[in-house]
Amino acid sequence: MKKRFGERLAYLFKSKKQFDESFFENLEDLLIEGDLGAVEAFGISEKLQELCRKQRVSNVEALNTLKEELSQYINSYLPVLQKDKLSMILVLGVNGVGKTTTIAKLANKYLSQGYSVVMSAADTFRAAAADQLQLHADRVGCRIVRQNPGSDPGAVIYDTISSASAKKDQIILADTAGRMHTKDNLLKELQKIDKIIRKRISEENYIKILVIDSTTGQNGIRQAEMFHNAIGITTLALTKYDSASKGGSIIQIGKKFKIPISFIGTGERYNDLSIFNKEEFLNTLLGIEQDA
Ligand SMILES: Nc1nc2c(ncn2[C@@H]2O[C@H](COP(=O)(O)OP(=O)(O)O)[C@@H](O)[C@H]2O)c(=O)[nH]1
Ligand SMILES: [Mg+2]
Repeated sequence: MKKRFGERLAYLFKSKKQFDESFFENLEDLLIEGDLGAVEAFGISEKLQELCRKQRVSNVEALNTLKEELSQYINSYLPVLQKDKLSMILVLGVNGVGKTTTIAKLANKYLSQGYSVVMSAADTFRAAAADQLQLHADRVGCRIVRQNPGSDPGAVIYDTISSASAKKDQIILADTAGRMHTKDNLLKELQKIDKIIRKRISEENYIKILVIDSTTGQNGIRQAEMFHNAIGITTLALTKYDSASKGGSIIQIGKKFKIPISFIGTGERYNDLSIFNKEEFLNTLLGIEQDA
């Protein structure tokens, strides 16, 4: 199996003889491979070189410098959900990133915390999407509002808000389509949905989660730009961290768009969702050993 990014980075630091040119070249290559982007990779390498010119630097110090450098770009975010108000969690992202799975995980989490939750099947573009969400809803024991495939996603959202208000639910978890006929269609559709929600749910109870697949690398940055420009993203969820554990893309997204991170998906089971912990994330990313 290919070594994880963090392990390889840690190995680069451990196995180096000195902080020479070839070390920094390898570091830059590795950082780019870890989806940090060329500009960021060179910038970080530069900083470290400067430090090494000024003083004797140990591996630990070098890694910590790297960590501090990355740390300033990422922030964590935990949705605050009021028990006495209806919250809308709109889950966005391109096809296959893990939106529907993340909704099921979040439903499972919030149900276990005693919230009254309803799912909204607003991915009406793919015929099977509502059925897939329904399957998860049945498994975790969650109510779901759906309509026929091809119906207007805005109408599904509208219906869900009415239904949730009538039933005094606390959280709506809304699924959305990842692909329309064209990108413009998708973004227009999302803007329409966003408008419908903003009319009915106050800003502090409306959370827009963009799901980013940690295995897709640079594409994640373009996705964030596209969705963020269209409707403004509250927070990111990083999925499939079990298969990639690179996730450098969220550092770039954090730097460019200042979007904080809330959740990390680490597998396909309902329990495989962690609250984002910046310290832990950076230690894993950089292969820094953590206290047991
Ligand atoms: N290994 C792993 N697989 C995931 C994770 N999240 C989602 N998946 C898988 O990714 C695939 C696409 O997920 P889905 O929720 O249907 O994506 P959507 O198209 O965005 O709704 C499915 O096979 C999921 O089981 C994760 O955190 N880890
Ligand atoms: Mg889906």
